[in-house]
Amino acid sequence: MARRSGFLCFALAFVACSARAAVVEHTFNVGNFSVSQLCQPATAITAVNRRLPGPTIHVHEGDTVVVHVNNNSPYNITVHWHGLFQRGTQWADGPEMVTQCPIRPGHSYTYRYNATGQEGTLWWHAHSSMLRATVHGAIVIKPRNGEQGYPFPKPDKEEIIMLGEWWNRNVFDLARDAFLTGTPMDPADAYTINGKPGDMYNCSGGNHKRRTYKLKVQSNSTYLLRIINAGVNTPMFFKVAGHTFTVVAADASYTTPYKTNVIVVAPGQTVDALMVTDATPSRRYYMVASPYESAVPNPGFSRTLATAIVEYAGAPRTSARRRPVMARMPAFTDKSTAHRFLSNLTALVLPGRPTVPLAVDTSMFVTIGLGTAACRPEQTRCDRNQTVFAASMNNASFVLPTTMSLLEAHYRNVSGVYTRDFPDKPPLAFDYTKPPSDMDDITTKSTKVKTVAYNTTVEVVLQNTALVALESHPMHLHGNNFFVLAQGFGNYDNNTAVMRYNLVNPQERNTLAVPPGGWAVIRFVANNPGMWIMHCHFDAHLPIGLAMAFEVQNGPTALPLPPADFPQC
Ligand SMILES: [Cu+2]
Repeated sequence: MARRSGFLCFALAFVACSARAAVVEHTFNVGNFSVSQLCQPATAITAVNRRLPGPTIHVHEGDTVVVHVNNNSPYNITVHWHGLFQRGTQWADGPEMVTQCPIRPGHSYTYRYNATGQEGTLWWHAHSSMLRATVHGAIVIKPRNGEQGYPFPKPDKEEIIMLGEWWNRNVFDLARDAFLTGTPMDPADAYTINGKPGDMYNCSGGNHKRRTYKLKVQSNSTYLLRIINAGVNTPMFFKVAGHTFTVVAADASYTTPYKTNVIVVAPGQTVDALMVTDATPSRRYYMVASPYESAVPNPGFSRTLATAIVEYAGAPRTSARRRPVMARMPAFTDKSTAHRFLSNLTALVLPGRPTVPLAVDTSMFVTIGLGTAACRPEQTRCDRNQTVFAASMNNASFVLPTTMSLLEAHYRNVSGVYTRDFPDKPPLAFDYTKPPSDMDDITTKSTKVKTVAYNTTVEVVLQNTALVALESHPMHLHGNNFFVLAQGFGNYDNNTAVMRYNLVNPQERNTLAVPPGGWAVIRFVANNPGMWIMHCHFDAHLPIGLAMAFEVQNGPTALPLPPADFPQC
């Protein structure tokens, strides 16, 4: 990693402008190598610089990030910088065929963007096929003036905790097979903490150190845990036995300090939590990640736990022979614990930071969920007359373009790549919590976007439907954060919901786990010109259509020219 000092210093009200912005430069060599986990035969995985998780990008607010991606893997790939706004660097956002054509095997692309106006924990991941299962890493954005700029007591130490999912099979093959046959994706074989499954998995021949992550701590110290769910299809509960947390941020947005002994983090989300090491130092403690499965009926998932070990410095040797203290985890289906955590967070309102817009220009009511549709020609391994899984938003099941990215078509004003008719409401109103009988025929495969003028304040009610299953879909918006005004179960009712809107300190996020069989209301100001996909952050649902995109027109700022090395289809 290279770090060069520059002389740029944008004045931001919420940070002291005491340090110079720097350029942080990385080279990501994406390639395949063989890994064996769970005592299974080695499988080929794709990863950056042969590391799982991949390298962490450490920056300060206001820095410029330059990442040279060399694709030495056999697959098409792109990298997305999850949660980074990409203001003025729209060509660097990364989702395949939304922003850019993929980087072909043997080719390179340099992503350049700024970490301006954002602080906290974000992450990067592949946005092609299901490769993000192993192509991912953390992004840590510290305040411009360093740790003294935190709006909470400075921790003694910081630790990145990346939760993940592991398949014994090659994930590219797995995703391709699910798509071609139109069947649900196989559940993961294990969950992981910093790439390792931990001791709860049967693995008689395994090397303990290689499969269990260990966090060595000092007694009576404060640790800032930067927890990222890099899992592909599974929200997680997270606990450390004998310890409690104070949540101070989520999705790189500061929160009112929130005390809890369990953290809930859906794929795409991050949580920053302070943990004081005040437990008996002679014992060791399990850090545990367990699946939160909200789907009813449930398609099946791995009922297992990922564990790591928290060990105190100076603990007697005998403690290593005792089994670590286990955390009591919520039931896998405990939606009330999940909802309590996810709906109780509020923003820490700081001077100079954006606040929730009170007036709305465009209101949308968007149903999200699974459904069925006829097998498509490109799904070559299902019967043409067969009904397969499809997911949709307002019954539009999103299909990525194949010839040109949405952003490029928008920029070059090319027609035929997408249409501007994404509906503001579903074609049929019904009791969304129950499966209707005649829904199949009105779900269409299409590439519809919602076009909004620069600076439009958009409100979206996201309503989960029960067509195949009630399920909490983690909805992620690119290019913007949104405020979460309210969440609830059942059908959204404007009359009662409006009274519950938090217009004082609503949490700000880039990914929201919409309550299963419920709804959520989000608001954002579309002041970032470009093409921004909003989609379910389960890789089981994105390729089958749980997505749409916002086309934000130019305003005082406009899209820049694409970079010279921009990948071509
Ligand atoms: Cu989903």
